[in-house]
Amino acid sequence: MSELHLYHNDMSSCSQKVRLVLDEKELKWHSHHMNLRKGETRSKDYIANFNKNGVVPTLVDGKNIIIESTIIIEYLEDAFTQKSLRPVDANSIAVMRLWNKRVDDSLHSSIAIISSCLAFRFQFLDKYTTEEINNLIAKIPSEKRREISKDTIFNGLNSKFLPGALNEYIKLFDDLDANLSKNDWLAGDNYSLADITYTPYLTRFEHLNLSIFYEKKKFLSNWYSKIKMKRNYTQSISNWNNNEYLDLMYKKGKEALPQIKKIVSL
Ligand SMILES: N[C@@H](CCC(=O)N[C@@H](CS)C(=O)NCC(=O)O)C(=O)O
Repeated sequence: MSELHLYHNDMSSCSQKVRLVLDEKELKWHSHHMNLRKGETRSKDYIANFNKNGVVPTLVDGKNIIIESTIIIEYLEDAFTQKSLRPVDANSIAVMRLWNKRVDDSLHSSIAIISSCLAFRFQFLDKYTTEEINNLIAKIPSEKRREISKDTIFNGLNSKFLPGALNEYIKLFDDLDANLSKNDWLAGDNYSLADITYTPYLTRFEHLNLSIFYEKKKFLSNWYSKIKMKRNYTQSISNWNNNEYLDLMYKKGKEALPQIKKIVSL
């Protein structure tokens, strides 16, 4: 059997998602940690040989190079059948995939917007000159991501992208709560790739001191408590937490909260 190598980042939500699956399946893997603030995923070599989008995660399994976290977790599910994380009936599989598609369609982009506007922008503004930041942004392969990155870093809470992103999460938390009032887990009776996919997003809201968005939603809060008690949460998220990020997110999230409440009328 070939060895698994994961190119990832400690605090990246898509990386957390893949690590949760690796741990749940008790797979051994080699870590290649990438520093996102130094633009390590935007190097010519990484883009040409590992991930054309210039992002983490990338999974290398022998000669197979797999990108896109949703595809990676499905790949792991197909390649390593122990402790299945996919429901068995066709309808529940469709439900699981629909939840995961929503993340890929826009929720992931929205969390990047929220995180950058509130906190991550300071990791650039405090360390680099405007010219250095623009040079880093210029290396992003996608034009849309370059536009979002520029606007969120330089405009922060006034970014034109922020209200839409926050409102999307308000709607999401309503939908998750309604779903979890009927089922123990997102795709039915069993913990699946859908529960794993959403775990990092709840975690990011918590880290940004924005738990006010979901904590009064009884079913969603119970689900998140259950999720956090699992071994894979400790192994794949808590044990990788970076205190520098946590401190910044908590502090900046707290400072931003009054304006966030105004933006979304919370
Ligand atoms: N759709 C991709 C999104 C990957 C992504 O956005 N990764 C972020 C971290 S969560 C990243 O590597 N950002 C680094 C950068 O933009 O330089 C996936 O699911 O794998």
